[in-house]
Amino acid sequence: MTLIKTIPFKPLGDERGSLVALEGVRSLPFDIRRVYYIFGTKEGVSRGFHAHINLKQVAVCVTGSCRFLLDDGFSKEEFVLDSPTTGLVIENLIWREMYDFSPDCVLMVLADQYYDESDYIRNYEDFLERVNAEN
Ligand code: T46
Repeated sequence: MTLIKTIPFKPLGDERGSLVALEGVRSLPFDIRRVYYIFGTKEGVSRGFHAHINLKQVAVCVTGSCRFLLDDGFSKEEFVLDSPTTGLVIENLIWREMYDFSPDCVLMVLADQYYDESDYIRNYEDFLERVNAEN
């Protein structure tokens, strides 16, 4: 089973260029409670290094590219996000790391929950313990 689940976003294009519209439940597998975006990431920087207890997200590089590592505690997979028409689904209890940000990368993330620091598992050993407890 692959950890990489993507959603194609239909570009609504005409002679002026392109537009993508994202609607909770209709184009994403959840209602959107929060949107954040990461930009201006310095060269060589990696981010993430955590999992969430109860959070579903879809990540899309609206400009530029970055690389994701997803890890469910059993296997790891990499994915390059480099298109404004591809969303990467990140479920709960998935360890994520992001790196190789292009200088122009704008990584937008749509989330089904409000920000809650207590939902983060920031220690990899704690993450593995949690995964094992749930399997
Ligand atoms: C994730 C990956 C893909 C807030 O105050 N509100 C927010 O909604 C978010 C996302 C962050 N913050 C604060 C918390 C930290 O002080 O912004 C700061 C940077 O957050 P963090 O170090 O968690 O950023 P990343 O890039 O490591 O992780 C983020 C998300 O936090 C995380 O949920 O899945 O992007």
